[in-house]
Amino acid sequence: TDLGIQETLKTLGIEAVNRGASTGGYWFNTRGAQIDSVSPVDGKIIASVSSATETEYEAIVLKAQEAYHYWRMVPAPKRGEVVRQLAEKIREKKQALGELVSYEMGKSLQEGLGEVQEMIDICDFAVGLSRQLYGLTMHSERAGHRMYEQYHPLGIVGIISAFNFPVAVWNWNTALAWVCGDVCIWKPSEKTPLTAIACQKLTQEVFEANGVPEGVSCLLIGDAEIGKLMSNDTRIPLISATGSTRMGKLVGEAVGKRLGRHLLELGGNNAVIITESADLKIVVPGAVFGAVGTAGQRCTSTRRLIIHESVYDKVRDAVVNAYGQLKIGNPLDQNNHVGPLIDKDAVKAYQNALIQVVEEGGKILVEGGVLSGEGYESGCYVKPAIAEAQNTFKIVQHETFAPVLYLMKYSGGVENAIAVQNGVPQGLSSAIMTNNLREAEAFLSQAGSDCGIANVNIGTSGAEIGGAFGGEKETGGGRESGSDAWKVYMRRQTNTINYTDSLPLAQGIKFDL
Ligand code: UN1
Repeated sequence: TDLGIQETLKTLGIEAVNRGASTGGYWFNTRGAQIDSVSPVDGKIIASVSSATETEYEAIVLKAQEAYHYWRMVPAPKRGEVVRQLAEKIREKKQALGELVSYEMGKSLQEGLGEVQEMIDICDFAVGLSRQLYGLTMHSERAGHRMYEQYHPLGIVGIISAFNFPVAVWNWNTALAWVCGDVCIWKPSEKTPLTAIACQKLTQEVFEANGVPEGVSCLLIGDAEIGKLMSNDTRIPLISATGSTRMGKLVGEAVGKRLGRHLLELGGNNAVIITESADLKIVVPGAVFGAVGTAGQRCTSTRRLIIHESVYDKVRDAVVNAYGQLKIGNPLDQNNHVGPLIDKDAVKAYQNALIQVVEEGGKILVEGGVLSGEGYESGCYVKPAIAEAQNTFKIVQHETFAPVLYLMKYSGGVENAIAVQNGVPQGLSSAIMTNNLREAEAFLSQAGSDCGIANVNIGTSGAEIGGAFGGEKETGGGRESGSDAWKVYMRRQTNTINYTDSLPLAQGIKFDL
């Protein structure tokens, strides 16, 4: 209800008109272009934001540099304690933040809450990590010498995030970066500025209560120009960017030119291989959730099903039948499975994909279309569609950020399916449905899936935060979130100490004076 949303906004500190740049306690009087946040749920303007300009950009970088000199000297476990309190604050506001994610971005409330849960989880992970930023010790080849390595903070981390995970991706980066001793500047998607403001305000409360200075958490809401400034700025040693491959190539090129570091999380073209021995009880919900969850707008969304010919008809019919049960509508209503796309441009891309797949010779199995009438006034609700297609079709090789699923058949051994699965420019997530150990192991072997994520009897989306998240090829090669992804947020230093009164040289070199 409208009243519900108003209360949610109030709980999160969102006003009718908001400022788009903040260093923490301080919010700039931004004078850039006004951005209206339009909800794809009902097409209404939720609130507006005045965007940041180069003036605020410059002020924020200076503030962040200053804050870094302080923050890097705070012991890592103390930094972890601040992140622990942030997790507590997020737990307190989970419902409201999940609702705003759902309303501003359009994913189902369950998925909005799930995204906020990922924030809590990564903060908890980071708290433990704050006592485990380990380096190795080595044995020196020289007598009376000791060798070890240590990890130091890097400096400013620039975060460019996408609309589809408007809050979790920010926190995957910030929770790690902050315990590592870095400070962060965030440019969120212009399509989801309000969730970004909510995150900044939550953080601000926790940081202020702990005496964390302004500049450790910075927010800059603006257009691609801000992203460009960040990418070219040698004062920002690491840029972490999530979004399209097109955007990632621009960022990667700019950062590469100055030999900076980047962490890129770009497009996926994720497939599920369904073999002869696959358990249909798992296949159907796994494939359908993967394809229509978040209305097909996850970088891990399932785009392709590669099905063995012997089970093709059965799997096709079961999946088509499941599509018939899908309820499309207001994502805040928990009875619905599928919410809207983010905006009308996304709807156009979806429509074009359906036209193109037919032009290239594909066959529509589940008809798509844009919904209209009561409850669909925003014009962003579409029907999840299925087409039979060839992997070589141009449209199949391309990531369309919408609920369009391509079915294809394979025959012979699993290696044939793996070749199809790998035969796209992207390399994020992949899955095999099988009860055959040989097939599963072949899929996971070095001759198997070429993706950053490879699952057995699980769909392609819904990765846990504990693993390193990211992919190969056009997906960009970055890894964030769990495992040792923290290392990219720090600089490594090798130290050798001589505790003798002589100076033996390495490699046995004699240099007598
Ligand atoms: C993304 O779509 O950018 O695996 C991230 C998943 C989520 C993260 C997706 N945990 O679907």
